Amino acid sequence: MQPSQPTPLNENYLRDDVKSPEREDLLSSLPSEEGWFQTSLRLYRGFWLPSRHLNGVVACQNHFQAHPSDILLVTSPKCGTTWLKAILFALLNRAEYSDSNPQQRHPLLTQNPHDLVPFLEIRLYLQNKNPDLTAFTSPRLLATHLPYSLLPRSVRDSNCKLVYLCRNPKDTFISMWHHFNKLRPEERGQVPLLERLDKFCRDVSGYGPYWDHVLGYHKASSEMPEKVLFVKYEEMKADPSVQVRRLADFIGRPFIEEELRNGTVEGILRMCSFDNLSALEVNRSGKLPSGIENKWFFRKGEAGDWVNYMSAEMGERIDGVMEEKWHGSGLKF
Ligand code: PAP
Repeated sequence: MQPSQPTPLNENYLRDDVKSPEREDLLSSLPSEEGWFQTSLRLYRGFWLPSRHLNGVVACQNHFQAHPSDILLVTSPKCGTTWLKAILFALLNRAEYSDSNPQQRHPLLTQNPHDLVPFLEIRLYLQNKNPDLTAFTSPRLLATHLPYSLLPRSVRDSNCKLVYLCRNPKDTFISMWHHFNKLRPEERGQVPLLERLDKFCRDVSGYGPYWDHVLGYHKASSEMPEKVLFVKYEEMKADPSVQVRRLADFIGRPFIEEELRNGTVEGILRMCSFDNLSALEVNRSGKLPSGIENKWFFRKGEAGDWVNYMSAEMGERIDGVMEEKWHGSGLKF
C-alpha cells in the first residue's frame, strides 16, 4: 500500500536544505535539473548527481584510500545492486557460513544487503566526512554508484577490483520510475512517465547520463580486464551459475572441486534469489538508515518488464539513443 502522507524519510536523505558552507558553495556553482522528489540533480563533472549525495561524493573522492585487496561493486541505480551485493557477500563469506557450520546464522537472513555492503558516497562518506573503516576486514567489500571518471583517484590507481553491473536501459528506467513513485506522497500521483523518459533520453537521470556510465566501465573493462569485470543483469538472470563462477574467479575466490560437487554455487544462488531475499522479515519490514524501506529494493526482479509500462514507440526511443551513444563500442542489449 502506498503511503498517503510523505514518507517519513531521514531528513538528510531527501532534503536540499541541510546547510553546510562547502555544500552551499559547490551547489550554487552547478547546473541544476528537477530530480524525482524533493531533491534536485546537479551536473557535477559531466554527471547528474542527486544534490543530497554531493557531500558524500566529494568527501569520498578526497578521503577514501583504496586497498589493493578491496572489491568494489559499481552500478548505476536500479541495475541489480541489491542482488549483486548479496551474491558478492555470500561468495566472500562462504566458508564461514557453510552447511558444515550450521550454528553460524547467515547475515543475509537478518540484514539487508545494503547494510552488509555499504555505499561509499551514499552511506559511509555521507554520514561522516572521513569515516573510520578499520572495522572492515580484508578484503573490504564496498559499493558505489559513481561513474568511472568520478571514482576516487586511489581506486583507479590501486590494484583493487571493480565488479560493474549494468542492465538494459529500458528495464533500468522502469525500475527507477517505480522506485521514485514509492518515494512520492500518494496525493501527488505517479511521476509522469513520458516526461521522465524524455529526461532520461536527454541524459538527465541520477548518476547519468546512463549511457556514459555504462560506456566508461565498458571501456575500462576492455582495457583492464583484470581490474574491471563487466557484468549484465540479463546474463545473471539467464545463466546465474556460470556468472557466479565467473565472479568467484574474478575476485580471487574460485570454487574448488568439492564446492562444485557439494552444491555451494546453487546454495549461494538460492540464498540470494529474489524469492528468498524478498520473503525475509528484514526485507519485508526493515528500513535503511535513510528511511527507505528495504522492500522497495525488491519489486519483480525480471528482465524485459519494461514492455508492461512502455509503448513500442517509447522503447524505440531508448533503442535509438543506445545505438547513437554506443555506436562502435560493441555494447548492446
Ligand atoms: P539500487 O541501485 O537503488 O540499490 P537495485 O538493487 O539496483 O537498486 O534495483 C532494484 C532492482 O533489482 C529491482 O528491479 P525491478 O524494479 O525491475 O524489479 C529489484 O526487483 C531487482 N532485484 C532485487 N533483488 C533481486 C534479486 N535477488 N534477483 C533479481 N533481481 C533483484
